[in-house]
Amino acid sequence: MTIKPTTDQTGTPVASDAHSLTTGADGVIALHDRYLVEKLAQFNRERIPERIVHAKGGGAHGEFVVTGDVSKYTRAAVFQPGTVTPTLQRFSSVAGEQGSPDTWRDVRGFSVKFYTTEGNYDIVGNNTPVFFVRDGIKFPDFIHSQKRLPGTGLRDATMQWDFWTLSPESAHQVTYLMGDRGLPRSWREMPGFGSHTYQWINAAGERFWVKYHFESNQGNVEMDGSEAELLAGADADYYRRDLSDAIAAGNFPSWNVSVQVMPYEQGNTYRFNPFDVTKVWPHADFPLIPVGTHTLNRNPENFFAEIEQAAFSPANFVPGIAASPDKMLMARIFSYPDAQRYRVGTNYAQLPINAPKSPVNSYSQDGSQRHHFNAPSVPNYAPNSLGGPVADPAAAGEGAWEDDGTLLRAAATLRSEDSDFGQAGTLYREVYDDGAKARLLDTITGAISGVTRPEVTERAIWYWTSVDADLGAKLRANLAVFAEAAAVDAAYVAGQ
Ligand code: HDE
Repeated sequence: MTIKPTTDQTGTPVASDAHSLTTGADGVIALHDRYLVEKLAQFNRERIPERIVHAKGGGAHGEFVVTGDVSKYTRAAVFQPGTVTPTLQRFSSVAGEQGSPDTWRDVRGFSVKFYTTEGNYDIVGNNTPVFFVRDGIKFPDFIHSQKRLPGTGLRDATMQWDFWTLSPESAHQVTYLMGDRGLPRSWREMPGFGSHTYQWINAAGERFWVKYHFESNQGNVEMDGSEAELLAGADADYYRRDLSDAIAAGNFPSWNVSVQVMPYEQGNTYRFNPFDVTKVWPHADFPLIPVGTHTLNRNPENFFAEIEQAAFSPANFVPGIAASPDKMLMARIFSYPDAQRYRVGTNYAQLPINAPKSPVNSYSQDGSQRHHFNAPSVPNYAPNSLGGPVADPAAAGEGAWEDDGTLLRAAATLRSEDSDFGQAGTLYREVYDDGAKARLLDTITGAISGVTRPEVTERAIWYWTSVDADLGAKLRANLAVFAEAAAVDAAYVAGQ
């Protein structure tokens, strides 16, 4: 194997990686030792801001193969029968910082970037089909309450449950989070969801509402709480290692991708708000329609370049796919590109990992780290008479919807079956078996026993009683036992 000469960042061979340039072997360091300066300065700038949420994660490259036929619902090239599209996927946890343990209880991010022939399409969802709040204006507050106290920098159960119990729309997602879904055995063994409702537009311009489902072909396997705690100390990167080892061994994880489809008109008449991201659509009303298979088959060559700098965004739509009047989705469409301009840089979309594999004919120019640019013959303004690119609404295939146009701030209009606790109760009573119910009760008892303000504890009991009366009663009884034991301990300690 030929050993290459070490160079500096400009490609110039260097004399030593062991000795700084000094006046005599024991002398002072020369400031003009540009290689020493470059190494130290470059080292200081190796980190970019971590994601403010979903900071800890991992991912891999893959491909998406369309095996079904949904062409009557969407013209999007990526979903046409037989199409094969290269992809990048990233999994993540929500609240933990970059060095946090993979196996802390949390919702998991499930982001897929499709490098389609019509530009990049991203589905940026979670391993749960719903979310904690339904208006993005509450998102920073929600995240603040799940992270760290401003004074001590510590995480705090009282803050968490104060927010959740004052935002009862969170009940469905918290029932997922505190249930088995909050601790998958690996990223390979969990489902994924687009969570939001999106719009599909077919070649005839007809519109439909859809929800995405990724069902793991490895099954949904959960991790035991005590094993998760052990691994949090023994191997903080457990999930990241599991995915990397599986792919390295040729054991490629895959997911069956399906959609639920709602006729456009039903968006206005359905019995609850179908654009409310705290709700799922009953499969009895909207069965899963198979679309294809997504397989992960190649590990990143460089974690920072391909995963840390990857920019997944719900703003990345392609012709035939569009947003919906989901307040959370619409807020995310601003936030992700904004976060990525801040975190990665103005021209983050030009980095190889984020660059589309289809042509870019854009009038945007300059900005730091600009790498690709138009030929001098292409004008940098539109309209122009010099043959520059021209916008084409037919090619863009954008979606649309009607609303009443009144500008106001208000909660979403309640429909006959809109409620904050209904679907949470259904999840608990009809989906969780007895074992899952018992584990949920254990988890919420442990979590709420950490609350230090009695009025928040009482509200938390109301919250879970609203999910299910029997669950609430058991929680109250458990917490009373916890409180008694704590009083005995305190008396014992005081008596020492
Ligand atoms: Fe995120 N979210 N989010 N989020 N989110 C980010 O984007 C945000 C929401 C999700 O692997 C950030 O580039 C707002 C729902 C995933 O790179 C940030 C709102 C869902 C990832 C951001 C939400 C998610 C992020 C952090 C409320 C599931 C990781 C850095 C309107 C459906 C993507 C970044 C990756 C990342 C904002 C709510 C999932 C800060 C404002 C709902 C999987 O822009």
